[in-house]
Amino acid sequence: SFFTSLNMERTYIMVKPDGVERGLVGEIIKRFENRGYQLLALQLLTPTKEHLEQHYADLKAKPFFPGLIQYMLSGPVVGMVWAGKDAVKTGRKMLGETNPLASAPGTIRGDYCIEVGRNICHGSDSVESAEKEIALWFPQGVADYQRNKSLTQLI
Ligand code: RTP
Repeated sequence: SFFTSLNMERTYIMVKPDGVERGLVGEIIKRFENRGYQLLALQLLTPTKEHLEQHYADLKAKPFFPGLIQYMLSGPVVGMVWAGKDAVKTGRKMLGETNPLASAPGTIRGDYCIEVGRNICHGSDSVESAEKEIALWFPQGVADYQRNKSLTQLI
């Protein structure tokens, strides 16, 4: 595809309800901007239960699934698409480990939280799931950055 031919990747990063409530949206955006990733799409929305169940479909059998859905329904989230080299893996590194206590200081979770059930952010775990999640959360599609000069200059 066009993206992979340029060694470009897209990832879906979401600030969860606790991150929004705590005013950490700007901090999270700042880190991705500072690192050199490009923001392609951004939305504040209160997701439906059905939408979240689709997003977390792989976790349906987990004992924490109902609590996870309840947590994610507790307020609005901020969903974003970020693009750039190795965006999926590097994005996950920037977020830290799923369990904040295992996250290194300097990562988002390592700097801002201590509870796995309140870990403030989500990041796609593979290129494949990133594309699925982008299609799920942005069904209207995201900007065609093939035409975006500033990005092609970065490459
Ligand atoms: P995310 O999808 O939110 O980025 O998280 P992840 O890949 O790092 O972790 P995953 O295993 O997919 O779990 C998704 C979210 O479920 C919550 N969780 N709670 N109580 C628990 O033991 C537990 N385990 C996971 C977390 O909010 C986690 O981010």
